[in-house]
Amino acid sequence: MTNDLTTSYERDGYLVLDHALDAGEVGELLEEAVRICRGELGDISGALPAGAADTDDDVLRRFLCVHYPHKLSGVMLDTMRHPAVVSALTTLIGPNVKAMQSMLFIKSEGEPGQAWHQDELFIPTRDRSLTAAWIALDDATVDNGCLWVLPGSHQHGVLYPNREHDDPRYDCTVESYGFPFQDSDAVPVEVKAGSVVVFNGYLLHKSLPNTAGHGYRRALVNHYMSAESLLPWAVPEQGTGMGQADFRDVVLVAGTDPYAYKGLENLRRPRIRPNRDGGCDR
Ligand SMILES: O=C(O)CCC(=O)C(=O)O
Repeated sequence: MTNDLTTSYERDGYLVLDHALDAGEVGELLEEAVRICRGELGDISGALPAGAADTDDDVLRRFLCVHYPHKLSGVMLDTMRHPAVVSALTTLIGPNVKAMQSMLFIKSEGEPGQAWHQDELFIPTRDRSLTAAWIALDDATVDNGCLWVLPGSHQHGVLYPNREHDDPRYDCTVESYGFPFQDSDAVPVEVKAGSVVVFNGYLLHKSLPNTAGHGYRRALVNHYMSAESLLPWAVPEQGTGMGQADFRDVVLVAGTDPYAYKGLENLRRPRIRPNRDGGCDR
């Protein structure tokens, strides 16, 4: 990664790795997405089973987003460790990097986007190192619901307040509000399939619905942080009502893990994200 990219990342809170994945890699991920959505690679909590007569399009259109696809698919897991992405991450974060989340967005025409938010609200690192790699699996455009960002909104490390909303353009995830930026400051990040948008966990970002006439806006999003930081991420599935001191359902993608002595856990299971109704805990 060039010094120019590092400088622009520090200033803007995001950068684009153009064509980091080649057409073959993207094609393989798209085929894997169909297998995942058909349920061929394992259960997805909240998903209806696909019928034998369902076409791939029938099946894909039922999904807005599948959380934790790397737990179902070796292809998705390998992509978490993609050399072009990991090289950027070690430059931006440091030599020791772990991943804790993946999300496979399908977002066919008519499906909603996600309101303004900061990823660190959902995945709280202790050292503010949370970083996303948003991998476009289709050309992402304003029409089909690309990412929008508020450049520089990460800079002060402020987490803005959040609230429920009933804006039909967005899924049921809470929205950030009360921040000192206007919608007119927002920049669409249109990228070609295979390109990766890398962005800071404090960057305010959103996406709009897919209003293109026909087709998908698929993206694979992986989240990373410094392996040197604890990850006090709540694990409500355990039913304790308390967050964990250190979430250990992680994948080391570079360097060494100073907390390896604790071992790893399997805490999260693949699940769908509801598009409007129902809980939406990220
Ligand atoms: O791709 C989208 O529509 C939203 C993605 C997003 O906001 C995120 O990954 O945090």
